[in-house]
Amino acid sequence: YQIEEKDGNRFVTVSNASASCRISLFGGHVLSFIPSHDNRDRLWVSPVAVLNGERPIRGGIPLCWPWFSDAHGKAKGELPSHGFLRTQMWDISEFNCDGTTSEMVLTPAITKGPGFSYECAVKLRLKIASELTVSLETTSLEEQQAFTLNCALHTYFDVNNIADVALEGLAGEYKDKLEDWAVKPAPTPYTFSSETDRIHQEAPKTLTIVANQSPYITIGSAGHDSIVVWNPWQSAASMSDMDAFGYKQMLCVETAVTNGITLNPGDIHTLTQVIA
Ligand code: TA6
Repeated sequence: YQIEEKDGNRFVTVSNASASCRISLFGGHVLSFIPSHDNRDRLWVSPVAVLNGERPIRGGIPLCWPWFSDAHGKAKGELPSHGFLRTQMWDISEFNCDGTTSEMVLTPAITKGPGFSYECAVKLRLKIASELTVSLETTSLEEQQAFTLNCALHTYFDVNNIADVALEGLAGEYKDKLEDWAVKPAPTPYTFSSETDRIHQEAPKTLTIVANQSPYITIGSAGHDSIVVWNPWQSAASMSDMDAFGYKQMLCVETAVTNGITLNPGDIHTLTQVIA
């Protein structure tokens, strides 16, 4: 792999015969995944994203941990949205490549912060091959007490044109953040024409982003209890790190734990997303 230093951040590029992948060490944050067979980036990063570590990166795969959105019971803004892993520097602790598959393990500088003070170890495991496997692994190092956390792989997919897209694989109900968490049935077909911010309380193993009736991106998930679907639509105009048109090209489909997973001493939880 290669490392490039820029604006106080470090960027890692991993290339092998199957794919290439770019990672920001600020956030332990995957920025792009390009399989060689079609040379198409599966991930979207805002053209006006801030990459110098001043704020979370808009795009790619933000890591939400140890809470999703605002921490339970806390007022908005009291603790950082989506936790504190996505705003700290990570290190590369392991790397292996056999020419077609690269495996990298990243570790965050700290795993404790305001709102979370349990002893634990966190690793981000990346397997870069013709598909990208991203696993966020939490190990409890507590000796006596259990603790509960939420987490998400908040992936921004590059869908090229949201008007052409349907999401396949979600069939149950969702909670609508835009309507005070009203519970509604998943639309069929699942297409997009306005702001969308939903937590689906189901854990399908496979989802497909279909574009113009053809499979465009497949998303495998494990270790989750929910799927979050988000597109800010025109409200993105008020976000300093999105331009007026970015919403047309992206769709967040997030593999998430939003109902809390409890880790007893020694337990390991792994949240995985597989992108192809
Ligand atoms: O995953 C959906 C969501 O929680 C939305 O409610 C929206 O705020 C989005 O994430 C982005 O959050 P961020 O803190 O990255 O601006």
